[in-house]
Amino acid sequence: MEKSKMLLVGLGQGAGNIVDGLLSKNSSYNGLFFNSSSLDIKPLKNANIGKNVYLYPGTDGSGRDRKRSKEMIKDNANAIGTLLKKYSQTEVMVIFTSFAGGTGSGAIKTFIQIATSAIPTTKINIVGILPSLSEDQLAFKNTLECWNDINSIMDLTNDIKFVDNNKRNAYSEINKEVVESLDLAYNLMGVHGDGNIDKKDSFRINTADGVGIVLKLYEGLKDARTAIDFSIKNSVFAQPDIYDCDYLGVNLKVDSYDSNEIAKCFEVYKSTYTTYNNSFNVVVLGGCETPTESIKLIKLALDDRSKREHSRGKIRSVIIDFDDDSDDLEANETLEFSFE
Ligand SMILES: Nc1nc2c(ncn2[C@@H]2O[C@H](COP(=O)(O)OP(=O)(O)OP(=O)(O)O)[C@@H](O)[C@H]2O)c(=O)[nH]1
Ligand SMILES: [Mg+2]
Repeated sequence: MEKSKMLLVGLGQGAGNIVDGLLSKNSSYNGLFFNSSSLDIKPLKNANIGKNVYLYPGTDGSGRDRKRSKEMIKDNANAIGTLLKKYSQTEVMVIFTSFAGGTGSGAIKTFIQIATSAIPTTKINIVGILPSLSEDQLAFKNTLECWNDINSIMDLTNDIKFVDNNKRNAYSEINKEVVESLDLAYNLMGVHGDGNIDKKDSFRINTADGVGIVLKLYEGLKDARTAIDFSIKNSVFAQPDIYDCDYLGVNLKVDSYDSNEIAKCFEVYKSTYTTYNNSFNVVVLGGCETPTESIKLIKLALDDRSKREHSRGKIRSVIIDFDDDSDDLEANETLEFSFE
């Protein structure tokens, strides 16, 4: 993929953190940060107001309110479209959002509609952050609504990756892994006597319609199958039930794993591309099925929380009776006021 023709868009805070990490890793990417709160933007190293930040004017966050976010992006649609048209050379726009918050989650559907009309030729990839199952009811509700929004415009999108916040304890650990994996996937190209992956091949793999999976393989494991299994278990991305895909890209360190053994781990419907390098092992799958299990778990968690809330019977007023029969006049007294 040609990095100068990629536009990484962060909608909201969590998304902005990951885009910021990618820009720190490689300054050739183009990046844009959209937010309703300047506080979310402040800590980012690569966000410069006046250069690559769009703050909705006169707003101060959405308060995790997707409806409010939808109103905000609609009010700003023309200005956002005009801004995106300045990036008309974009071949792949990667739109990052968390599902569980307000600003990004509520905006993504409208943002994609604006983006495809501003730059009709661009591929639209999504990187969506799913909440951990220890988050609250509103996080789950926002996530399911965001899921349905994206599914209602699936035909406008290409590759989608789901980050699973259950996979590590801290956001910083998740973000670091996501940044490393995405940068490896976008850098899949390689030239070697036994096989090349060029920019066009990498583009095809990374923008195939469906879910994309990146597997970083650790060195020194027994064999290719073991390395793949270990990587799947460790991955910060939500995983599908089966590993059927349209395209498979394999870039291996010379003399590490056997590329044929790797290819045997997957059912590939269109093409497999293989190349070699001197430092890392990465496998990228394009066009996989959607990891429905992850979203079903979030629905179950929401149902469970709602059920517990309904059976809670919250008590606020508790008046204590005294044993000695003495009338506690003050506690039982009802005063009535009337105002003219
Ligand atoms: N992996 C990861 N997840 C994050 C991070 N920050 C927030 N999240 C996730 O995103 C959710 C909150 O969404 P934010 O991105 O903060 O929300 P927002 O889009 O800024 O919207 P507001 O609610 O208006 O602030 C949390 O519930 C987490 O699931 C981060 O840095 N990394
Ligand atoms: Mg925010």
